[in-house]
Parts: sequence; structure tokens; C-alpha cells
Amino acid sequence: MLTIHTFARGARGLRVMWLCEEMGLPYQVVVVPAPADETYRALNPLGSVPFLTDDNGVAINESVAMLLYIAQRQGPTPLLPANDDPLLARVLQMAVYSEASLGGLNPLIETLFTAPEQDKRNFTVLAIERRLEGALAYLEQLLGAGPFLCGERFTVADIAISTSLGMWRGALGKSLSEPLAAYQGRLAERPAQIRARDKQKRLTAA
Ligand SMILES: N[C@@H](CCC(=O)N[C@@H](CS)C(=O)NCC(=O)O)C(=O)O
Repeated sequence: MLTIHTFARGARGLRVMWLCEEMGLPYQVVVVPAPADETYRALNPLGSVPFLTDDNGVAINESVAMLLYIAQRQGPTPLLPANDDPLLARVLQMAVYSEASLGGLNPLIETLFTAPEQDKRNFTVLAIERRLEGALAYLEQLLGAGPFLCGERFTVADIAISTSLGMWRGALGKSLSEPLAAYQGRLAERPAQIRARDKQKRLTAA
């Protein structure tokens, strides 16, 4: 069975749970203590979450790789276009974009919560924010009239991107443009995301 190791409230772990819910796949979640302990580091020496294990011996970090792996391995699914589908390149681009071009989120969150007061708005923070604001503006252009990144077709790219928008908004308390906020709102209404969030709340409460 697919096993997702994640913090009880991990945003990127939710990304993978959400995909499993969209595809109707069985999966289990193992809650990792924060900060990661030695037992977890024996499994994932990087200590990051999420971490995915599968019965076939697969054991990987990187949440976007997990989305692509699960969609491909457990598919076919409309969430990941086939090799000969012209939409495939866009889906891969935007899935990677969520952690690459929108990839400065972690240092911003760490600085916000743990840096000394005089470092909270330092040069690096401002530079990362500027880059992210540019990446969000471009994202808005790509979304266009939507409703999803590939028009009417909902894909793994939407799962990946909306999770990053959630961290920008939730963890960092930043605002989104009206079109991006509406996009994120549309995705939050999907029954599969709601099921994944409910499952996550039960983990947190356990
Ligand atoms: N690019 C990685 C980022 C993983 C990541 O930074 N996860 C956070 C939690 S959402 C984390 O593990 N933070 C604690 C740490 O890095 O020690 C992914 O998409 O999985």
C-alpha cells in the first residue's frame, strides 16, 4: 500500500493525500514527529516530509515526484495526460513550478518564525519575496480564464500549485490576486481535497 509519512499538519503531505483521494486509491498516513527524530531519519536521512513508500520498494522524498509517480504508476488517470497528449508538457511544467519557481517558501517561513527581529526583513527575504511575486504574476497569466491550469481539465499540476498558494497565504499570511484566490477557492471545494483535509484533521486530533 502507498504510505505517506508526513507531519500531522504538513501542507505537502496533504498534496499527496489529496491526489490519492482524487484517484480513489487506498493509502495510509504515518505521522512524523516535528522536528524529525532519529527513527524517521533512518528512513529519510534528509528529515523532510513528506516521504512516500510503496510495497514495491519505492522510497522517495519530493512531493511533486510523488504526485507524478502515483499518477503514472496507478493510472492512467485524467489527472496526468498521456505521453502523446499535447497537455503533458504544461502539466509537467506547472507541477515542477510549484516547488521550483515557487520554491522560496521554506526559507521565508523559517525566517518569519525563527529569525531574530533584525533579520526578518533582510535583503534575502525581500529578494525571495520579489521573485515569488513575479512567479505568482506569471502564474496568473498562465491560468488565464481557467478554471484550471489546463483550461477545463483538472490535473496534478493544480494540486501541486494550489498547495504552494496555500503556504504563501496560510503560513506566510500573504495575499493573492483576485484570480488566484478564486482559483484556490475553487480547488478547496473539491470533495477529494475536503476528504484529505478531514483525514488530516483526524490525524492531528489522534
Ligand atoms: N521540495 C520538497 C520540500 C519538502 C519540505 O521542505 N517539507 C517541509 C514540510 S512541508 C519540511 O520537511 N520541513 C522540515 C525540514 O525540512 O526539516 C517537497 O516538495 O517534498
